[in-house]
Amino acid sequence: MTYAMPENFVWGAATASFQVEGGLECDGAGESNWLHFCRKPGRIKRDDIPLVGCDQYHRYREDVALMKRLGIKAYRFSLSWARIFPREGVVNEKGLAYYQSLVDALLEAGIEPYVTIFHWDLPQYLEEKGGWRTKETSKKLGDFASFMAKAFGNKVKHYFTVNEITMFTAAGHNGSGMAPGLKLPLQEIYQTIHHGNLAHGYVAQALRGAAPHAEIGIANNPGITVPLYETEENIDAARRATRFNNASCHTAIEEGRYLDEFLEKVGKDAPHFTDEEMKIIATPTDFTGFNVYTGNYCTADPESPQGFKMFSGAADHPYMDLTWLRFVPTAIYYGAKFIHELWGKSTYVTENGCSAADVLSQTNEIYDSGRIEYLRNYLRNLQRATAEKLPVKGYFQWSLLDNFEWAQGFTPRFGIVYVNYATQQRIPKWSAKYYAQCIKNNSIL
Ligand code: GBH
Repeated sequence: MTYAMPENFVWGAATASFQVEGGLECDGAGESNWLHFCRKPGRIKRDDIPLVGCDQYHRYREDVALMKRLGIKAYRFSLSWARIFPREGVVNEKGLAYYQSLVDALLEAGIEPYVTIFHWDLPQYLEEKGGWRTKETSKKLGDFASFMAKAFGNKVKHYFTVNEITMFTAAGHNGSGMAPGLKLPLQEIYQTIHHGNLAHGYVAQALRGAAPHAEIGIANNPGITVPLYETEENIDAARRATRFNNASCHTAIEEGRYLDEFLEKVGKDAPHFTDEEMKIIATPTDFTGFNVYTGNYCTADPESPQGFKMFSGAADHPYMDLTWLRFVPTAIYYGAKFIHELWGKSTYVTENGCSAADVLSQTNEIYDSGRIEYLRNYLRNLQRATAEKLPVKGYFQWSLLDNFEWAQGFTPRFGIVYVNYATQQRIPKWSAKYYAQCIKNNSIL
């Protein structure tokens, strides 16, 4: 079949605890730094607050059944640390039981659970003790991962350590509007990224110890640079740009060191670190998960010191429904290619998708042709990677449901399934039908 995918390709869908669960004040859940942040007026668009959200906390059975109907083979979800440990060192049995029931429901439906240990929602009591400004938090996340892996036992065979390090570190501390909403000097910002890198390492070590049967890897968002057009020189430049531009985070995790060029460039603002910490950061993992929504372009430029010239995109470049969602479908192919070529890793696409200005038709349908075109183009580029025998293990659509899009609140709709927040009704969009058909055919339609 044209655009066929490999046998046993993992077709998944992804969400995150804070974005879909709701039930944030139920059954003894503790407060997270994100909930604390949402309670401050003016931080979130329209002051939206996901106390109920998609209410997956109460409706997970329905959502699992929905995934089953769509033919989805794997569900990536994350853990609310504050739900499980509402106070430091105190387990909330009901919170823990929720995740165990979710895992059981998935397994019963023949859907493989892929657990993200940390997707941004930090217990507020840890935020108050310094959050990502201290490496104590990194170590504590490792302990939490170990506790959870033991609780899940053999039922969970796939773990993602942390999601998008620079988003809960830099973007929460440089005035970009993510929790905790601080604006710190540059050195301290790099230091939070270092602590995020270290958290990944501690979690990887903990999972190795507590779940030796499981495969593990990060779900990060390395910025992918693609060649503006494919010549050997431009491809080579894009590979080097991808390595260099991620030097503070992703490259450091893969290589166990901060590149000299990076340390020189940032000078006195560089993170403080020890050799021992760099070893922990580089704990070997089984794969690299990357979230990919967009990309940057480059061309080779022998005149410039780095040998390449970057462009983000022209003013009239096609965008999806958010200002940063530039349509760059080759980024998924080059992500899989460069991660493999630079660091020898197999990959999962841990997130890909787009928001759209979805409207319900008179017949209660959502003809999201823009999202279908977006997915088709990215997926065909992913198929190109697998056809070239790049080791791509799976793909997680972001997102199963419309959900709470962080500082943008409920306004952007990223789901392939529409959520009516007033009634909690779920309506699969046409993109869900498209995705289900791709899964069924194991090829990109
Ligand atoms: C991922 O983050 C997250 O993992 C997921 O939770 C989220 O819902 C999903 O993607 C969709 O956004 O406005 O130009 O200053 C993506 C991280 C953070 C990338 C905000 C774009 C905006 C940059 N995004 N960022 S800009």
